[in-house]
This record gives sequence, structure tokens and C-alpha cells, in this order.
Amino acid sequence: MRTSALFAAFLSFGAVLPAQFTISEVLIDGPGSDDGLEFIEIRGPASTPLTNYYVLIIDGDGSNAGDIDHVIPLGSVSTGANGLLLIRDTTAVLQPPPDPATTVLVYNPTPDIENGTSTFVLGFGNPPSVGADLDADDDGVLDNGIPGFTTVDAVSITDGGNNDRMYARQLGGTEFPYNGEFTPDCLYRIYDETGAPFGWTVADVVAPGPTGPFSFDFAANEVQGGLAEGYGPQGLDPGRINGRITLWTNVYGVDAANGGSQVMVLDAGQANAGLPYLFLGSFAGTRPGIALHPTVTLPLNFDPYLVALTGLINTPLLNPSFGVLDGRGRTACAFTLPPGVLPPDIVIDHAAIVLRPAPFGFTFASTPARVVVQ
Ligand SMILES: [Ca+2]
Ligand SMILES: [Ca+2]
Ligand SMILES: [Ca+2]
Ligand SMILES: [Ca+2]
Repeated sequence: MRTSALFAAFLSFGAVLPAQFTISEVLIDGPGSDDGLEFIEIRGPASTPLTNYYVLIIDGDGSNAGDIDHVIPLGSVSTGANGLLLIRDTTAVLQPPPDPATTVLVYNPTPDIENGTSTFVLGFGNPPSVGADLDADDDGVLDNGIPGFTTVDAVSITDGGNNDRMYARQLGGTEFPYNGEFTPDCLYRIYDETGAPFGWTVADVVAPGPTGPFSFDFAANEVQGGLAEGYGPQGLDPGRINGRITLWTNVYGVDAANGGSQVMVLDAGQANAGLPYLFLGSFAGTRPGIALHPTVTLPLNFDPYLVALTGLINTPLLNPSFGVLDGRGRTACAFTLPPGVLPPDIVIDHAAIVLRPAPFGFTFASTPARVVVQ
């Protein structure tokens, strides 16, 4: 990826959603039968009515592209004292149970939410009717937007089907290209320290029973967006404030034969604004990592790649691997694999550290982020 494209992605990051309400979590494909397992979590200001708000689900599968599958009215409820609304399709007890401060709205989508290519939309106004087709020619462009309806948040996933369509980007939201490995069971939002949206992640989930707890499937490596085993959120937390990771990635993997790039966005927080950072990587995993300071452990194990990166800064492979964080303590760095350099099925982890020049020290280590050579 060209540097200009990298920074275009970075600058648009987090700036597309000025809304006060956001979609924070979605489970559409639980283990076993989905009925009774599906939920959507909304996060916003505390104890605030969602008057005239709706969740829309737009089908993206082939000849059904653009069809409104579900219209879920939220106008009868307010967020809870913690800012959360949990929309559930059953009253069965969840594990772990939602925070008592969360508002729980029971709404059972019939039929169940489709597990393929879909766009999830949160907004207000006059919703379209169930069955309406907003993309008559199935070209992936909404023919007239969503007439009479104002979108405040949108996200799309896909199962990679031929002629499938995603609509979130034209609505100001985020689309996940097919990762080549798995169709996500869930979407999970990452927020920054201020509660502003930072990035979306997706995963498959596993659970010991029909009502959870729903763990991300790290064993099968069916996670993307910076979720990492042993660091940050390890599973869904419906009705509870989402956990944090500090290194987000835009794609699951890069192609071995053709090469490709993965953009990583670091959120080291306001306390680290203006300080120098360094991205490093390892082919040897994240545990136990390298202790740099009593409170700062780099989640990467020593190997020749890590050692090489300490002396090869800002190369096309990892760029810019060294620089200065912006006023919010953020930056972006791209890992770019040239064609034919590595065979498929290799996993590489990256992480970033933040340095204090004087007196010299380490103030921060990010969570690790994985890229899979596919
Ligand atoms: Ca489903
Ligand atoms: Ca169209
Ligand atoms: Ca259509
Ligand atoms: Ca949650």
C-alpha cells in the first residue's frame, strides 16, 4: 500500500461516525441453533431515549442484495445507566449475565438473522419496509440511499459469496472484506479510552452451552481486527461495556503469492501523545514476551525478525515503524509483504512500544496484532 493510501485510511479512521449511539456488538451465528442466541448491543449516552431509532439489517447475498431483512424498532426504550441497550431474541439467562444497569429489549427476529453477507445499520427517521429492495439492480450501490432515514452507524460482513454486496461504506460505516478463512459469527466494537469508537473486530465464537459464555475462537485463529489470545477481550460481553485492545488491524491476512498489506492503527492513549513509538514483530509468538520495564512487557518473543526490525526502521516491509505519536497518542503503520517471499500458513505478530527519551524508558506496549500469510 502506498503511504498516501495508508494515511488516507488512518485519517478517515474513527472520523466517520459522529453519532451519539453506536452498534457495539452483534452475535448472528451462535454455536448450534441460532434462535435464542442472537443479540445486538447498542452503546450511547446513559439513560437516553432512542426515540425514532431503528436497527436495519440489509441482505447482501447475491440476488437478494439490498433487501431489507429486518427492521427492529428501538423507540420504546432508553439506554441503561451504563449507556448500553441489549437487544436479545430470548429471555434465557446469558453467561455472563448482562450488567444490571443495561436496558434489555427482547425482540426475536423472524426468521433468524442471516449468517451470510449483511449490513447492520443504526439510525433514525422513517424506516424502509421489510422486504423493500434498496438496490434493484444488485450493483452494490443503494439506488436512493435509505430514503427518509438518517444513518448514524453501519457495518458490513460477508461470507465471500459471488456477487454479494456490502453497503456500510456508502452509509459512512465499515466493511470487512472476506478474509478467506471464516465467515464471522460476531462483530465486536473496540472503543478508545474516551468511549469513542476506535475499530471493529470480527470472530467466530465457541461456547460450552447454548447461552454462553461466547469465547472468540483463538484456537482456530478465526479472529481478526487485533483480537489476541490472552490480551484484551477474550469473548463477547453482551450487556457489559466492551473490553479494549490498543492495536487494530484492517485485514486478517496477506496473500503469499501476490503479496499484500495490513494496516495497523495504534491507540496508545492521550498520556503518550507526542512520544516516539517503534513497531516490532515476531514469528515466535506473543508469550511470555519481553519485559522492558516492571509495568511494560512487549507481547512478542525474541526471534531473528524482531532483532532485524530494531535496526531496519521505516523500510517498505514495516512503514513507518518508527515515528512520533499524534496528539491523541495514535499512529498507523503498514506491514507489506512482497510477492513470493513467504509460504502460506505462517503467522506473524506485531506490537508497538512507546519510548520516553529523557530519562530514557518505556511508557507503553500495545496489545499484539496478528497477520496470517495466506
Ligand atoms: Ca443467524
Ligand atoms: Ca443499485
Ligand atoms: Ca436487490
Ligand atoms: Ca459488550
